[in-house]
Amino acid sequence: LSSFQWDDPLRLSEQLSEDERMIADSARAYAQEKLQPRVLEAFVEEKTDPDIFREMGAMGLLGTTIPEEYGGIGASYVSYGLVAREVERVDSGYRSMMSVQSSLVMYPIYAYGSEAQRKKYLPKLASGEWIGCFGLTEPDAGSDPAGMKTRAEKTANGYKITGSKMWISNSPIADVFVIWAKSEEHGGKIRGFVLEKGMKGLSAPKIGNKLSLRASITGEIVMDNVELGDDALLPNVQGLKGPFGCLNRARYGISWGVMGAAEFCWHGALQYGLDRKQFGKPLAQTQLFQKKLADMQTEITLGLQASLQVGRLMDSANAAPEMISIVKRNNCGKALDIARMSRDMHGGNGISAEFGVIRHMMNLETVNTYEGTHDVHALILGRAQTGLQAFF
Ligand code: TGC
Ligand code: FAD
Repeated sequence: LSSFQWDDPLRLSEQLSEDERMIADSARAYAQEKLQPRVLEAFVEEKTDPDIFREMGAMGLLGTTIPEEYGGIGASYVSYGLVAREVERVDSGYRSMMSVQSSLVMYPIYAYGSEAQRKKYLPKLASGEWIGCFGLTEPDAGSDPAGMKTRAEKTANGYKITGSKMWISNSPIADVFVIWAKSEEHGGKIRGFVLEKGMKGLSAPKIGNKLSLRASITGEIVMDNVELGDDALLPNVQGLKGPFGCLNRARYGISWGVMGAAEFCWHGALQYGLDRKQFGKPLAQTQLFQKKLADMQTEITLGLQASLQVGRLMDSANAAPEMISIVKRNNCGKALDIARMSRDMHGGNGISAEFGVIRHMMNLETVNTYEGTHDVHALILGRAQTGLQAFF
């Protein structure tokens, strides 16, 4: 029998291609060298540094799956997941900035946009010169986006959009806004539009006082009769499957990302337990402490392996949305449990920003909620088993 590697028990790294390992290594080096040193201040001060988009762009971390001709690197979905894991090992907010840009802004422009839209937006989004945001949620339509009120009215040479979006990552600093609205011209069907900063009637006020995801700016999007040309419409999709097609990718990335945050909390708890002595011996030498470490190791190992399998199925175009619900839901829930456990294992120090675990714990509350709450994904999975709709 061969040896056991405690931090990679099922040998995930051996299941990756050379390219995937290289992308993961460079994402890890960037995240540890450039993001880790500034996260404490960013979180405590609730400050988002827009330069991070430029840095990520230069490293090829934005739109990794988008083909090279549009500024991406044409990498696999497994690579995208590995990047999310490395970035979220530092902070869920940084991963959020990256995944909104990649899956929720670049992907819809690539998949549903015209050639002119792809050429205009994708290279600048890939380099981080432009920052994007994705407006689906509204004050009265969260889990039920079909209930949105934002309307696009046809005009002589374009559209006029009115409505408001709530809880939108990146919106106060965004240059490009992918907005989902009910279009009168298309019988009230949901259509996607690309808006740009500076348009008359468009504003994006910041939502302050968040106690979670403080390194990633969040805002509203207010649209008061914003006039758009015909070329602002994403021509190649209609209905909720448009935004859901993007969410499939972002949710999948989150399933890897939260495992990175959980690994940080697990490794932190292990080190703390080895260093800290009580009752004359290291905490890590107690049975209760070791049981918690074993639970963390087990859940993270299983979660990563499951995300890898979903990624492989995405790369071979064989993934179903329900598979993504399983990994988004379970990995977020387990990561949140692990962060809470690690916080407890750090004792009083666990509440200090210096140790990072309470920051991850607070962040993961958001991640468990956005992109479909833990319970909404249960209902998606319940419907797939029973054939019965339990949403309403
Ligand atoms: P339903 O009747 O089930 O479906 C309506 C249409 O959509 C299609 N569809 C999908 N297509 C592709 N992928 C999926 N995952 C899809 N799910 C559904 C479906 O086939 C149908 O198409 P058609 O052609 O027949 O019309 O829709 P419903 O209204 O009953 O919805 C139910 C539910 C709960 C599943 C759905 O609304 C849901 O998932 N709610 C959660 C909302 C959500 O996830 N919001 C996320 C907002 S964005 C965000 O949080 C970004 S944070 C990012 C960050 O900062 O990192
Ligand atoms: P609600 O839908 O009101 O849900 C409240 C509670 O009710 C939850 O526990 C939910 O599980 C439960 N519930 C809802 N429906 C049912 C049901 N049928 N049966 C049983 N229980 C139910 N959105 C975007 O569009 N773009 C973004 O970039 C974005 N970024 C975000 C960033 C942050 C920091 C946060 C917090 C949110 C972000 N969101 C974004 C919004 C996010 O997707 C929503 O918050 C999420 O979908 C839940 O919607 P809601 O907040 O309206 O909660």
